[in-house]
Amino acid sequence: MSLSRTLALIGAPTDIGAGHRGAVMGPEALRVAGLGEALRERGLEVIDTGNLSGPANPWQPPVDGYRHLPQVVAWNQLVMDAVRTQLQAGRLSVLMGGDHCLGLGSITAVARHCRDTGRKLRVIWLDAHADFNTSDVTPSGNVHGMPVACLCGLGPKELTHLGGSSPAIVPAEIRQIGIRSVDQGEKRLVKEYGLDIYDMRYIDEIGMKRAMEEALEGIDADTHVHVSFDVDFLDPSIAPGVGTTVPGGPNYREAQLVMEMIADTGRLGSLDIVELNPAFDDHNRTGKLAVDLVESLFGKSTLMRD
Ligand code: HAR
Ligand code: MN
Ligand code: MN
Ligand code: MN
Repeated sequence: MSLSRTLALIGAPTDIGAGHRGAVMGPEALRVAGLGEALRERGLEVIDTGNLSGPANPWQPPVDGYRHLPQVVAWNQLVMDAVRTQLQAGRLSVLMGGDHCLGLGSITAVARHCRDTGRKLRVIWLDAHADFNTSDVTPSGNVHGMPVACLCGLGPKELTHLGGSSPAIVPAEIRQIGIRSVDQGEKRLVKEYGLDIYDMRYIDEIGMKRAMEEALEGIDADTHVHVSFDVDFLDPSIAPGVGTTVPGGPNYREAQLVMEMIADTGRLGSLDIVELNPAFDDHNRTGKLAVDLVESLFGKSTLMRD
């Protein structure tokens, strides 16, 4: 399998799963920051499929532990179908969120594609948060704190069975990098499910290079790598444009190294760029940084190796 050189951008303008409004503007901010042009400069063919159109955000309190569950389901169905269509056409899908609840639809489609094509899946989840809450333990009811749990079969049936069967993925298929905010009940769950988490403490102690070597271990020619890039992964000093900043994240060089090491695998098959919130940003600085890092994810090395 050779890496697809054709890329499809899919806009999903919604903040339906978030605790702050504004991620709805994420896709446009990425376009304005030049995402498409930057990738074309990498020699890739880029097709911008435009924006999906889903339900508006009613901005209501949680019902039975979830905020906006019907709308979250609708958006994730749209995303799942759009990602699936692009993967089936042989394109590398780039989901422009939108908040991170959409990782559920995107990865459900990717997991199905891997099953259909007999490929192994490795999800690299870049985030400050583990996103492994359930309705019982969530402090907020915001579904962007729950997609990994739903993917692993834990959550409401409408979300766990989005792609038909459940679970969409097993914990052994995912590695989480940069984690530094996990809620009390969520901690218990990630331990119980055995999630492979490279948290900031671990990265401080062994360094980003070794952490990434471990996270990427076992990826081979038959592996589809999916990157779910929650922009709040980055330290807020360089990336203020997110709704839920958590101090103590990767700095610029550490983040670049993460992207470069993933690029070196040559196995990137799909990507989410989520949680970019222009309402919190400074002149689209975080949007531009996200584009810069995504360029590295597609092989733009700062050492000019190519
Ligand atoms: N853990 C908190 C909650 O569940 C905050 C989750 C914030 N999530 C994101 N995506 N921004 O990672 O409410
Ligand atoms: Mn494919
Ligand atoms: Mn997240
Ligand atoms: Mn996050």
